[in-house]
Amino acid sequence: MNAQTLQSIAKALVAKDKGILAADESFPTIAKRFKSIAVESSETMRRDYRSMLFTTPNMSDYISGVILFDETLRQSTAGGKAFTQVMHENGVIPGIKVDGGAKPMAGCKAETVTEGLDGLRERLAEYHSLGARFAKWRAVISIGDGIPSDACIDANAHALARYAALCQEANIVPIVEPEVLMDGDHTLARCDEVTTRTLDCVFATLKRHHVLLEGMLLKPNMVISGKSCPNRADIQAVAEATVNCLKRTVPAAVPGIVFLSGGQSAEEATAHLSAMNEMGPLPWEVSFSYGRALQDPALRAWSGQGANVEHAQKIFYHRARCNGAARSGTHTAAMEQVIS
Ligand code: 5MM
Repeated sequence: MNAQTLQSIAKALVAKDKGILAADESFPTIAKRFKSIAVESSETMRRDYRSMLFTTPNMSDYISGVILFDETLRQSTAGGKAFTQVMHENGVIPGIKVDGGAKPMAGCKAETVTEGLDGLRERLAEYHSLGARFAKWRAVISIGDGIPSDACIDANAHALARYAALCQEANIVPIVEPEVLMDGDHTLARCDEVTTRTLDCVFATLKRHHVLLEGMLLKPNMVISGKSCPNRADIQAVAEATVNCLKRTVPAAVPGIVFLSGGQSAEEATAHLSAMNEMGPLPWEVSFSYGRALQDPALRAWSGQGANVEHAQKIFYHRARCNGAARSGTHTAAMEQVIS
Protein backbone atom coordinates (compact mmCIF):
# COMPACT_ATOMS: atom_id res chain seq x y z
CA MET A 1 0.00 0.00 0.00
CA ASN A 2 1.31 3.42 -0.95
CA ALA A 3 -0.29 5.84 1.53
CA GLN A 4 0.82 8.90 -0.42
CA THR A 5 -0.75 7.65 -3.66
CA LEU A 6 -4.01 6.86 -1.89
CA GLN A 7 -4.15 10.25 -0.22
CA SER A 8 -3.46 12.17 -3.40
CA ILE A 9 -6.16 10.26 -5.36
CA ALA A 10 -8.67 10.80 -2.53
CA LYS A 11 -7.86 14.51 -2.44
CA ALA A 12 -8.15 14.83 -6.24
CA LEU A 13 -11.62 13.23 -6.11
CA VAL A 14 -12.82 15.94 -3.72
CA ALA A 15 -10.95 18.85 -5.33
CA LYS A 16 -12.51 22.32 -5.08
CA ASP A 17 -15.81 22.67 -7.00
CA LYS A 18 -15.75 19.00 -8.04
CA GLY A 19 -17.52 15.76 -7.25
CA ILE A 20 -18.12 12.26 -8.57
CA LEU A 21 -20.58 10.91 -11.14
CA ALA A 22 -21.96 7.49 -10.11
CA ALA A 23 -22.64 5.70 -13.41
CA ASP A 24 -22.18 2.16 -12.08
CA GLU A 25 -25.71 0.87 -12.59
CA SER A 26 -25.72 -2.93 -12.75
CA PHE A 27 -27.68 -4.64 -15.59
CA PRO A 28 -31.03 -4.72 -13.73
CA THR A 29 -30.72 -1.08 -12.60
CA ILE A 30 -29.80 0.37 -16.01
CA ALA A 31 -32.64 -1.67 -17.53
CA LYS A 32 -35.01 0.00 -15.04
CA ARG A 33 -33.67 3.48 -15.88
CA PHE A 34 -33.96 2.81 -19.63
CA LYS A 35 -37.48 1.45 -19.20
CA SER A 36 -38.51 4.88 -17.86
CA ILE A 37 -37.59 6.37 -21.27
CA ALA A 38 -38.86 3.36 -23.27
CA VAL A 39 -35.38 2.24 -24.36
CA GLU A 40 -34.28 -1.39 -24.39
CA SER A 41 -31.12 -2.14 -22.43
CA SER A 42 -28.73 -3.57 -25.05
CA GLU A 43 -24.94 -3.45 -24.94
CA THR A 44 -24.96 -0.82 -27.72
CA MET A 45 -27.54 1.43 -26.04
CA ARG A 46 -25.68 1.24 -22.71
CA ARG A 47 -22.49 2.19 -24.57
CA ASP A 48 -24.19 5.08 -26.39
CA TYR A 49 -25.74 6.42 -23.20
CA ARG A 50 -22.53 6.28 -21.21
CA SER A 51 -20.63 7.69 -24.17
CA MET A 52 -22.99 10.68 -24.20
CA LEU A 53 -22.19 11.33 -20.53
CA PHE A 54 -18.44 10.77 -20.66
CA THR A 55 -17.79 12.88 -23.79
CA THR A 56 -19.61 15.92 -22.39
CA PRO A 57 -17.39 18.90 -23.22
CA ASN A 58 -15.57 20.36 -20.19
CA MET A 59 -17.13 17.82 -17.85
CA SER A 60 -13.98 17.93 -15.69
CA ASP A 61 -14.83 21.52 -14.65
CA TYR A 62 -17.08 19.90 -12.05
CA ILE A 63 -16.59 16.13 -12.28
CA SER A 64 -13.42 14.64 -10.77
CA GLY A 65 -14.18 10.94 -11.25
CA VAL A 66 -16.74 8.49 -12.57
CA ILE A 67 -17.76 5.20 -10.95
CA LEU A 68 -18.17 2.57 -13.66
CA PHE A 69 -19.74 -0.87 -13.86
CA ASP A 70 -17.53 -3.79 -14.95
CA GLU A 71 -18.94 -3.81 -18.50
CA THR A 72 -18.44 -0.04 -18.88
CA LEU A 73 -14.82 -0.10 -17.72
CA ARG A 74 -14.10 -2.39 -20.69
CA GLN A 75 -16.16 -0.46 -23.27
CA SER A 76 -15.16 2.07 -25.93
CA THR A 77 -16.97 4.85 -27.80
CA ALA A 78 -18.57 4.00 -31.17
CA GLY A 79 -15.38 5.47 -32.67
CA GLY A 80 -13.27 2.88 -30.81
CA LYS A 81 -11.68 4.98 -28.06
CA ALA A 82 -11.68 3.26 -24.67
CA PHE A 83 -13.83 5.08 -22.11
CA THR A 84 -10.89 5.03 -19.71
CA GLN A 85 -8.81 6.83 -22.36
CA VAL A 86 -11.57 9.42 -22.91
CA MET A 87 -11.56 10.07 -19.17
CA HIS A 88 -7.80 10.17 -18.93
CA GLU A 89 -7.61 12.76 -21.73
CA ASN A 90 -10.31 14.85 -20.01
CA GLY A 91 -8.70 14.76 -16.56
CA VAL A 92 -11.39 12.53 -15.04
CA ILE A 93 -10.43 9.58 -12.81
CA PRO A 94 -12.06 6.20 -13.60
CA GLY A 95 -13.48 4.22 -10.68
CA ILE A 96 -15.19 0.84 -10.45
CA LYS A 97 -18.05 -0.70 -8.48
CA VAL A 98 -16.73 -3.95 -7.03
CA ASP A 99 -19.54 -5.21 -4.82
CA GLY A 100 -21.69 -8.11 -5.94
CA GLY A 101 -24.94 -6.53 -4.77
CA ALA A 102 -27.12 -6.64 -1.65
CA LYS A 103 -28.48 -10.15 -0.99
CA PRO A 104 -31.16 -11.29 1.51
CA MET A 105 -29.51 -11.91 4.88
CA ALA A 106 -30.23 -15.30 6.39
CA GLY A 107 -31.99 -15.07 9.74
CA CYS A 108 -32.75 -11.35 9.33
CA LYS A 109 -36.16 -10.79 7.76
CA ALA A 110 -36.27 -7.95 5.19
CA GLU A 111 -32.57 -7.11 5.60
CA THR A 112 -29.65 -7.50 3.21
CA VAL A 113 -25.92 -8.01 3.32
CA THR A 114 -23.70 -6.97 0.41
CA GLU A 115 -21.64 -9.79 -1.07
CA GLY A 116 -18.57 -9.91 -3.32
CA LEU A 117 -15.45 -10.46 -1.18
CA ASP A 118 -14.51 -13.80 -2.77
CA GLY A 119 -11.79 -13.24 -5.36
CA LEU A 120 -11.80 -9.49 -4.71
CA ARG A 121 -7.99 -9.24 -4.39
CA GLU A 122 -7.56 -10.66 -7.91
CA ARG A 123 -10.36 -8.52 -9.39
CA LEU A 124 -8.83 -5.36 -7.88
CA ALA A 125 -5.47 -6.15 -9.46
CA GLU A 126 -7.16 -6.48 -12.85
CA TYR A 127 -9.22 -3.29 -12.39
CA HIS A 128 -6.05 -1.38 -11.49
CA SER A 129 -4.38 -2.65 -14.67
CA LEU A 130 -7.44 -1.45 -16.64
CA GLY A 131 -7.05 2.07 -15.21
CA ALA A 132 -9.38 2.18 -12.18
CA ARG A 133 -7.93 4.24 -9.33
CA PHE A 134 -10.84 4.15 -6.93
CA ALA A 135 -13.66 1.74 -6.11
CA LYS A 136 -17.08 1.61 -4.53
CA TRP A 137 -18.95 -0.89 -2.35
CA ARG A 138 -22.54 -0.19 -1.30
CA ALA A 139 -24.18 -1.60 1.83
CA VAL A 140 -27.94 -1.17 2.14
CA ILE A 141 -29.61 -0.55 5.49
CA SER A 142 -33.42 -0.40 5.67
CA ILE A 143 -35.46 1.36 8.35
CA GLY A 144 -38.61 -0.43 9.49
CA ASP A 145 -40.34 -2.08 12.40
CA GLY A 146 -37.52 -3.47 14.55
CA ILE A 147 -34.89 -2.98 11.83
CA PRO A 148 -32.06 -2.46 11.21
CA SER A 149 -30.78 -5.21 13.50
CA ASP A 150 -27.31 -5.08 15.01
CA ALA A 151 -26.53 -8.27 13.05
CA CYS A 152 -27.27 -6.51 9.75
CA ILE A 153 -25.24 -3.41 10.59
CA ASP A 154 -22.31 -5.51 11.88
CA ALA A 155 -22.24 -7.84 8.86
CA ASN A 156 -22.32 -4.93 6.39
CA ALA A 157 -19.67 -2.97 8.32
CA HIS A 158 -17.44 -6.04 8.35
CA ALA A 159 -17.75 -6.48 4.57
CA LEU A 160 -17.11 -2.75 3.98
CA ALA A 161 -13.96 -2.88 6.11
CA ARG A 162 -12.57 -5.99 4.42
CA TYR A 163 -13.30 -4.45 1.01
CA ALA A 164 -11.64 -1.15 1.99
CA ALA A 165 -8.50 -2.89 3.31
CA LEU A 166 -8.18 -4.95 0.11
CA CYS A 167 -8.59 -1.81 -2.04
CA GLN A 168 -5.85 0.03 -0.18
CA GLU A 169 -3.53 -2.96 -0.49
CA ALA A 170 -4.05 -2.62 -4.28
CA ASN A 171 -3.47 1.18 -4.23
CA ILE A 172 -7.12 1.79 -5.06
CA VAL A 173 -9.03 4.38 -2.99
CA PRO A 174 -12.11 2.76 -1.42
CA ILE A 175 -15.38 4.65 -1.34
CA VAL A 176 -17.24 3.23 1.64
CA GLU A 177 -21.00 3.51 1.03
CA PRO A 178 -23.32 2.53 3.88
CA GLU A 179 -26.70 3.68 2.52
CA VAL A 180 -29.60 4.07 4.96
CA LEU A 181 -32.56 3.99 2.59
CA MET A 182 -35.14 6.78 2.31
CA ASP A 183 -37.94 4.22 1.78
CA GLY A 184 -40.64 4.42 4.46
CA ASP A 185 -42.54 6.94 6.54
CA HIS A 186 -39.88 7.40 9.23
CA THR A 187 -39.00 10.81 10.63
CA LEU A 188 -35.74 12.71 10.27
CA ALA A 189 -34.98 11.88 13.93
CA ARG A 190 -35.27 8.14 13.23
CA CYS A 191 -32.98 8.46 10.18
CA ASP A 192 -30.52 10.37 12.40
CA GLU A 193 -30.56 7.58 15.00
CA VAL A 194 -30.03 4.79 12.43
CA THR A 195 -27.38 6.70 10.46
CA THR A 196 -25.46 7.47 13.68
CA ARG A 197 -25.61 3.81 14.75
CA THR A 198 -24.47 2.66 11.31
CA LEU A 199 -21.58 5.12 10.97
CA ASP A 200 -20.36 4.46 14.53
CA CYS A 201 -20.18 0.75 13.72
CA VAL A 202 -18.62 1.30 10.26
CA PHE A 203 -15.78 3.49 11.58
CA ALA A 204 -15.07 1.22 14.58
CA THR A 205 -14.80 -1.70 12.13
CA LEU A 206 -12.68 0.21 9.60
CA LYS A 207 -10.20 1.01 12.37
CA ARG A 208 -10.16 -2.60 13.58
CA HIS A 209 -9.24 -3.63 10.02
CA HIS A 210 -6.42 -1.04 9.83
CA VAL A 211 -8.02 0.98 7.03
CA LEU A 212 -6.11 4.22 6.41
CA LEU A 213 -8.78 6.88 6.98
CA GLU A 214 -6.75 9.48 5.03
CA GLY A 215 -6.88 7.22 1.96
CA MET A 216 -10.63 6.62 1.71
CA LEU A 217 -13.87 8.51 1.07
CA LEU A 218 -17.24 8.05 2.77
CA LYS A 219 -20.41 7.95 0.66
CA PRO A 220 -23.32 8.27 3.10
CA ASN A 221 -26.99 9.11 2.83
CA MET A 222 -28.14 12.49 4.10
CA VAL A 223 -30.12 12.56 7.35
CA ILE A 224 -33.54 13.03 5.81
CA SER A 225 -37.20 12.14 6.40
CA GLY A 226 -38.52 8.94 4.81
CA LYS A 227 -40.11 9.38 1.36
CA SER A 228 -43.61 8.87 2.71
CA CYS A 229 -43.18 10.69 6.03
CA PRO A 230 -46.22 12.99 6.41
CA ASN A 231 -44.12 15.92 7.75
CA ARG A 232 -40.92 15.94 5.75
CA ALA A 233 -38.11 18.10 7.16
CA ASP A 234 -37.08 21.14 5.08
CA ILE A 235 -33.73 21.84 3.44
CA GLN A 236 -32.17 23.67 6.40
CA ALA A 237 -33.25 20.98 8.88
CA VAL A 238 -31.78 18.21 6.68
CA ALA A 239 -28.51 20.11 6.26
CA GLU A 240 -28.16 20.76 9.99
CA ALA A 241 -29.08 17.23 11.08
CA THR A 242 -26.72 15.72 8.50
CA VAL A 243 -23.74 17.87 9.43
CA ASN A 244 -24.33 17.29 13.16
CA CYS A 245 -24.61 13.52 12.67
CA LEU A 246 -21.42 13.40 10.59
CA LYS A 247 -19.50 15.56 13.09
CA ARG A 248 -20.39 13.01 15.79
CA THR A 249 -19.41 9.97 13.75
CA VAL A 250 -16.83 10.69 11.00
CA PRO A 251 -13.21 11.31 12.00
CA ALA A 252 -11.65 14.49 10.61
CA ALA A 253 -8.86 12.34 9.12
CA VAL A 254 -11.28 11.29 6.35
CA PRO A 255 -10.56 13.69 3.46
CA GLY A 256 -14.03 13.78 1.98
CA ILE A 257 -17.69 12.94 2.27
CA VAL A 258 -19.36 12.34 -1.10
CA PHE A 259 -23.12 12.01 -0.69
CA LEU A 260 -25.44 9.68 -2.58
CA SER A 261 -28.75 11.22 -3.65
CA GLY A 262 -30.91 8.22 -2.71
CA GLY A 263 -34.06 9.14 -4.63
CA GLN A 264 -34.10 12.90 -3.93
CA SER A 265 -34.93 15.08 -6.92
CA ALA A 266 -31.93 16.56 -8.72
CA GLU A 267 -32.66 20.09 -7.44
CA GLU A 268 -33.30 18.90 -3.87
CA ALA A 269 -29.97 17.02 -3.71
CA THR A 270 -28.13 20.13 -4.91
CA ALA A 271 -29.93 22.44 -2.46
CA HIS A 272 -29.14 20.15 0.49
CA LEU A 273 -25.46 19.99 -0.46
CA SER A 274 -25.24 23.76 -0.84
CA ALA A 275 -26.94 24.36 2.53
CA MET A 276 -24.41 22.05 4.22
CA ASN A 277 -21.42 23.80 2.69
CA GLU A 278 -22.89 27.15 3.69
CA MET A 279 -22.52 25.95 7.30
CA GLY A 280 -18.74 25.63 6.85
CA PRO A 281 -15.90 25.44 7.59
CA LEU A 282 -16.39 21.68 7.99
CA PRO A 283 -13.76 19.09 9.03
CA TRP A 284 -13.85 17.32 5.62
CA GLU A 285 -14.59 18.27 2.00
CA VAL A 286 -18.34 17.84 1.53
CA SER A 287 -19.15 16.80 -2.00
CA PHE A 288 -21.36 14.59 -4.17
CA SER A 289 -21.27 11.15 -5.76
CA TYR A 290 -24.74 11.29 -7.26
CA GLY A 291 -26.24 8.75 -9.63
CA ARG A 292 -29.85 9.68 -10.32
CA ALA A 293 -29.55 13.31 -9.20
CA LEU A 294 -26.85 13.93 -11.84
CA GLN A 295 -28.21 11.69 -14.57
CA ASP A 296 -32.01 11.75 -14.55
CA PRO A 297 -32.57 15.06 -16.41
CA ALA A 298 -29.92 14.13 -19.02
CA LEU A 299 -31.35 10.60 -19.39
CA ARG A 300 -34.78 12.07 -20.22
CA ALA A 301 -33.26 14.62 -22.62
CA TRP A 302 -31.32 11.87 -24.42
CA SER A 303 -34.21 9.36 -24.64
CA GLY A 304 -32.13 6.97 -26.72
CA GLN A 305 -31.83 9.34 -29.73
CA GLY A 306 -28.46 10.19 -31.24
CA ALA A 307 -29.90 13.55 -32.35
CA ASN A 308 -30.41 14.51 -28.69
CA VAL A 309 -26.83 13.94 -27.56
CA GLU A 310 -25.72 17.58 -27.63
CA HIS A 311 -28.80 18.79 -25.75
CA ALA A 312 -28.53 15.98 -23.17
CA GLN A 313 -24.86 16.87 -22.59
CA LYS A 314 -25.84 20.49 -21.91
CA ILE A 315 -28.39 19.31 -19.36
CA PHE A 316 -25.81 17.01 -17.73
CA TYR A 317 -23.20 19.79 -17.65
CA HIS A 318 -25.77 22.12 -16.09
CA ARG A 319 -26.45 19.66 -13.22
CA ALA A 320 -22.72 19.19 -12.70
CA ARG A 321 -22.25 22.99 -12.62
CA CYS A 322 -25.06 23.46 -10.08
CA ASN A 323 -23.52 20.79 -7.84
CA GLY A 324 -20.10 22.37 -8.38
CA ALA A 325 -21.53 25.61 -6.96
CA ALA A 326 -23.10 23.66 -4.08
CA ARG A 327 -19.57 22.53 -3.13
CA SER A 328 -18.90 26.07 -1.91
CA GLY A 329 -22.43 26.77 -0.69
CA THR A 330 -23.05 29.26 -3.48
CA HIS A 331 -25.80 27.49 -5.43
CA THR A 332 -28.95 29.60 -5.89
CA ALA A 333 -32.43 28.88 -7.24
CA ALA A 334 -31.72 31.43 -10.01
CA MET A 335 -28.78 29.32 -11.18
CA GLU A 336 -31.21 26.50 -11.98
CA GLN A 337 -32.80 28.63 -14.73
CA VAL A 338 -29.62 29.29 -16.72
CA ILE A 339 -28.62 26.39 -18.98
CA SER A 340 -25.70 27.61 -21.08
C1 5MM B 1 -25.78 4.48 -9.94
O1 5MM B 1 -26.41 3.50 -9.10
C2 5MM B 1 -25.50 2.70 -8.36
C3 5MM B 1 -25.61 1.27 -8.72
O2 5MM B 1 -26.71 0.64 -8.13
P1 5MM B 1 -26.96 -0.94 -8.41
O3 5MM B 1 -25.74 -1.68 -8.00
O4 5MM B 1 -28.13 -1.21 -7.51
O5 5MM B 1 -27.28 -1.09 -9.83
C4 5MM B 1 -25.67 2.98 -6.85
O6 5MM B 1 -24.85 2.21 -6.05
C5 5MM B 1 -25.33 4.40 -6.65
O7 5MM B 1 -23.96 4.61 -6.88
C6 5MM B 1 -25.64 4.93 -5.26
O8 5MM B 1 -26.76 4.34 -4.68
C7 5MM B 1 -25.88 6.42 -5.36
O9 5MM B 1 -26.79 6.67 -6.39
P2 5MM B 1 -27.96 7.70 -6.15
O10 5MM B 1 -28.84 7.57 -7.35
O11 5MM B 1 -28.64 7.26 -4.87
O12 5MM B 1 -27.28 9.04 -6.02
